[in-house]
Amino acid sequence: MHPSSGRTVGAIVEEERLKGIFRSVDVNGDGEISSGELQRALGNGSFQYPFRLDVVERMISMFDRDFTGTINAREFVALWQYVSDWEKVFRRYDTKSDGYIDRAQFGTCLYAMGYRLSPYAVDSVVKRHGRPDSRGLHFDDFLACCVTVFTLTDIFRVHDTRQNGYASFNYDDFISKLSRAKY
Ligand SMILES: [Ca+2]
Ligand SMILES: [Ca+2]
Repeated sequence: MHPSSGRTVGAIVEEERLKGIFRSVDVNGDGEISSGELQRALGNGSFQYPFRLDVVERMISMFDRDFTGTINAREFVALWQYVSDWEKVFRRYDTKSDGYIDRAQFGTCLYAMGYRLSPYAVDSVVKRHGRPDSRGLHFDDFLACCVTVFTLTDIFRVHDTRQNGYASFNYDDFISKLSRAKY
């Protein structure tokens, strides 16, 4: 490595590692990862969680910068990093290490990240986007809920000009922004 390139050895090793993962996920070797390939990789590769197809598709649409509907090697680095980071958060709150977190733990997690929502609001998100079973939220459910909260919060914050938790929307803005949002 040339010293002026600004990349550490650690960064290069990490990039090579991710390239290796990309090649193993891209089963048909066409240089693009489809939703099916990604779902299999998340489900039985590094993460070992069954992944809902709708959550996989949301991940793809978040990171598909060139709008191909699939994930290329460059897009993959950001996607994999994102999912890995959230898995670390998930594990921290999965106190029983059984692959589930309950609603209260999810509420605590949001609160710790600065999202001050009532139990009712948390419950609404969990019911609609989490699809919990009797044991709680799986990692994919958790990811879906987090993305929803962040996306809607971002929309709200643009209009919450005083940052006091109140925003005024006009009707047209409200409908168009929520319709376009990926949540
Ligand atoms: Ca492929
Ligand atoms: Ca793409």
